[in-house]
Amino acid sequence: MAVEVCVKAAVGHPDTLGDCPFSQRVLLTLQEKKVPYEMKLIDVSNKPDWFLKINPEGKVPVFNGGDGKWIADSDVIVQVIEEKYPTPPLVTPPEYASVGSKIFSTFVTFLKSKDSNDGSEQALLTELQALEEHLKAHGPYINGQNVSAVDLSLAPKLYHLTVALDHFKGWKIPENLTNVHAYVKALFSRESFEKTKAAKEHVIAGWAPKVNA
Ligand SMILES: N[C@@H](CCC(=O)N[C@@H](CS)C(=O)NCC(=O)O)C(=O)O
Repeated sequence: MAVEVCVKAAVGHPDTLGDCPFSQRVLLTLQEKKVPYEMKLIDVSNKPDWFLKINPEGKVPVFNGGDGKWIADSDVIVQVIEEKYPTPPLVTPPEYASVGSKIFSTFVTFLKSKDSNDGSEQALLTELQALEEHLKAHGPYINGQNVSAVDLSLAPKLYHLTVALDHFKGWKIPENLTNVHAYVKALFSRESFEKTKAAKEHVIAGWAPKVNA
């Protein structure tokens, strides 16, 4: 049986790859390891019964390694993929595994913020500055010369950050964070990323209801 992965369809476009960073993380991992897979697009606003049967929690991504056993949660899924397909190894050493881990939550808080003095921009800048320092010392990727799991988790989140903050706030990552800029460029230009990214308009449509809430 084929490797299968259920991922989010674009909002309002059930036949187009959508904007879930956790889904893209799994697709990136499969692409980097050159594992062939079948992708099933899930309209999360109208989840099919067969999907809720394999994953009652109803979240994407869900992965089946070919044995018919469905596994949820991108953290668990990428570990299972690593064990089943160890080449090329994508394991991030534990001391680097949480680099950048607060970027997504601080980005979301800033994106939703309607008060420019609430410190949310500064909180994001602090996390980006920490990433800058790490990359300056250890880059170009978080674990050095080769891409690893932590980069594949962060890349889709940085994509959402750049697309959504530019669109909704006209905000860009500061120019002086040169290592972060080079990192983002390197990640976004990987073939695996090009093949698995959602279109910008779908990323924007995905965030719009949250920004305007
Ligand atoms: N911790 C989960 C998060 C997955 C998640 O939040 N997926 C969202 C889409 S990005 C989802 O399925 N939302 C639909 C819903 O909750 O009904 C993971 O890493 O896989």
